[in-house]
Amino acid sequence: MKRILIFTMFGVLLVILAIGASPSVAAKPQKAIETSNGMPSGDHETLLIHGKKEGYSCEVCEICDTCDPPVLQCNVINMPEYGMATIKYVSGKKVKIDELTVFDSCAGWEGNDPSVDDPAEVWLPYEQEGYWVFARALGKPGKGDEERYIILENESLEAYPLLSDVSSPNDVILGLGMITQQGVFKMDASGELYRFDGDSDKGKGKSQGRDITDMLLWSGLVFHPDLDVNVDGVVNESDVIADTCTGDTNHDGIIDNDELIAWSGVHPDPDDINGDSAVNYMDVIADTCPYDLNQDGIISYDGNYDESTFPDCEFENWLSDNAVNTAGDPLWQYYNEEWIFTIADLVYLNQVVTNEGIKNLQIRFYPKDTTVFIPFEQ
Ligand SMILES: [Ca+2]
Ligand SMILES: [Ca+2]
Ligand SMILES: [Ca+2]
Ligand SMILES: [Ca+2]
Repeated sequence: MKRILIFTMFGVLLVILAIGASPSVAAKPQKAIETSNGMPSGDHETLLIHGKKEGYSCEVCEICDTCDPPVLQCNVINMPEYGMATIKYVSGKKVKIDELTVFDSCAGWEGNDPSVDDPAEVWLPYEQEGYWVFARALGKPGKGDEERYIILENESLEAYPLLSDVSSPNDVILGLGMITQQGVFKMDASGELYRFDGDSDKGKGKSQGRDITDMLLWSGLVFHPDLDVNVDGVVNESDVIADTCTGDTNHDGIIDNDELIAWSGVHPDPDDINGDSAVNYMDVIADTCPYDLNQDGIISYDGNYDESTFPDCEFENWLSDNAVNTAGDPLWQYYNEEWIFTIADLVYLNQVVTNEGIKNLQIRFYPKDTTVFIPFEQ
């Protein structure tokens, strides 16, 4: 899976960026100015995605401590010029890395085999305030050249607590992940990034940088795995049942027939607790679940967590009563348009890239705390 690709110029660029990111410099705000190509100026990390022709033998960049510069083009991802591939973006509160580094630069290849989609992995220095993110598809037109574009789409999110800091994939020892759900990205798909602007004559326009920061802003709940009482990988009303309803004797979050019969045997008539003229599992919930306050047999869950008030939402009442575990760790947190990598110690964002002929996509990350940049509404 690991291969080498050498491109000295970018090594030099990375060294300059590393100096720019030092704490003494970071304290001074850097003014960023919108330039004619749509990319702001100012300190930034750069990721390049290269589209490679069929038959390309993909090489993985390697960190070389004894080389000068020590990093050999470790900001480049290679993917097929035509096809799909997955890129894992990695950062988080316990990610300690000085510069953007691609640890697996081949997306869409397993070894040299282009038929297997093996994700590329790029690590981004942790910035609490996040980055402005801009992308631009580059390239010159050929004669009668066809329309070329690339699509970025967020596919999934993984978040983990860590015991100690990590600075490369080799350091990572994953335990139980946090559970993210009901999350939405502010911008779910970037849409298409064209090599030339859509409103220019084909082959004549210039590719403009595009603000894709919103692709990395996320709203939703993050749960500690302790809240997944029935261990099915999600945290929802079933966990309230598993956790608190005495009728759910095996704590799986479901009142099955045996549990219904067992409950009927000890419960005095009438059995229709929720008054719907039927006797079933819902009556067990209505009778034995303290969080079913209105005794309708349903642990209500409006699907919309509202930080200020959640009356009548029995699931959220359970959440508010379970804010921390015995070790004092927070059991859940709601985020609103949060820079995605601040939600946990280690976060993987899996992004699917569909390439239709783009040879060079440039993605720049401008740290918000050192970049003065006022985006305008698109
Ligand atoms: Ca569960
Ligand atoms: Ca059960
Ligand atoms: Ca009933
Ligand atoms: Ca209820």
